[in-house]
Amino acid sequence: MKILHLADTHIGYSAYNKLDDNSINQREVDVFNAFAQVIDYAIDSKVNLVLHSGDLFDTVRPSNRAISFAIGQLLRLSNAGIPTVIISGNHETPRLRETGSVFKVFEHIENLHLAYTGKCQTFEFGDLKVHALPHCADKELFEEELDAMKPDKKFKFNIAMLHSAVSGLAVFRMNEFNELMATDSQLNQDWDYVALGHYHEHVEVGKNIVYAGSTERFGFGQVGQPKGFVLLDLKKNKWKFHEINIRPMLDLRTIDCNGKKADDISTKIQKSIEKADLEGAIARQKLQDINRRELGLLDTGHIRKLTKDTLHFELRPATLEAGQKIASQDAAFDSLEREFVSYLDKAAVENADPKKVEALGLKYLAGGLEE
Ligand SMILES: [Mn+2]
Repeated sequence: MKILHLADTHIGYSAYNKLDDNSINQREVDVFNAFAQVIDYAIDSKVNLVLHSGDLFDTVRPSNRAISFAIGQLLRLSNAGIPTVIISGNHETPRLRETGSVFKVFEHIENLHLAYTGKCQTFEFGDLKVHALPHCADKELFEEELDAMKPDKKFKFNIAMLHSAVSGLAVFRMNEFNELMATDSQLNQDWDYVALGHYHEHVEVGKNIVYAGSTERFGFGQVGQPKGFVLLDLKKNKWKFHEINIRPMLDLRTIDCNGKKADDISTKIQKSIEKADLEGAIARQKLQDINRRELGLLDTGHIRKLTKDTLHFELRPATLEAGQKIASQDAAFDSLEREFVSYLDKAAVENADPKKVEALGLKYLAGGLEE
């Protein structure tokens, strides 16, 4: 039995300003394409089952375009006779029950099995039982459901699906976002495979306990991470990660600007840009220890010309520290980080240390923690 495990497709995500030929945000289209590539693979290689471990959509209320795209792709699987199980993730689960789930519109698609009501549901496929635990709005409920999840010995194979953090994994150690967390002992049951979603980097956290990772990169924190899906052969007890082709995202080598004048820095930026293959790429140039005056004097118009073939290019002064004022003349080339810091400067932060809020916000924007 060949099983394809994917997760965190975030359909509906969009970013940056570039549009495609149909005037649709190019990153939104990229995310569509990544998903379609996985579906193509599933159909072409005739897998027996597809498992999606949550965050199919980027938001609780996806656009009509996102919903119709997703339906179209899921129907391709359905028409090919490939059963598919999807659990809801934190991105698409409404906090209020009254909001209702977008998953409800998929309920009548043949061969599609959905778990999105905050409870573990099981689905049987011959000698395999899939135990699918969606994201829960309530932490205690999630714990209860997770504790109750046990392999069913009447079946030859048992797979668990969940969308959560895992304790013990370095990136989740702080648990600062109060996210749902599964412990090693909860996961180390007699599962043949645990199909995880939530963490965007593909990683095996324990024997056959696997994050498929996201199918696209959603921030510079994911530079260098291959993206794709996992192909699992239950009988052979083996799985393999398959990389898909997505748009390059890169961090150019950091330029040390300490004591340097704007002209000199501009030349270095130009060389750095010319050396890299940036056509169609998403790229960032970090500027270490740049003097604020020199930053304001950089010829951003020229840099913009040099990078016109990129999908997105940003300069990132690495000296950005808490409380620093952002000069308004930089606005034309502002990164989200600078925008955020300047916003915080003006906004009143209540009941919290503004510096902590800023540090946390910048961490989120770096992409490493926003799953
Ligand atoms: Mn996610």
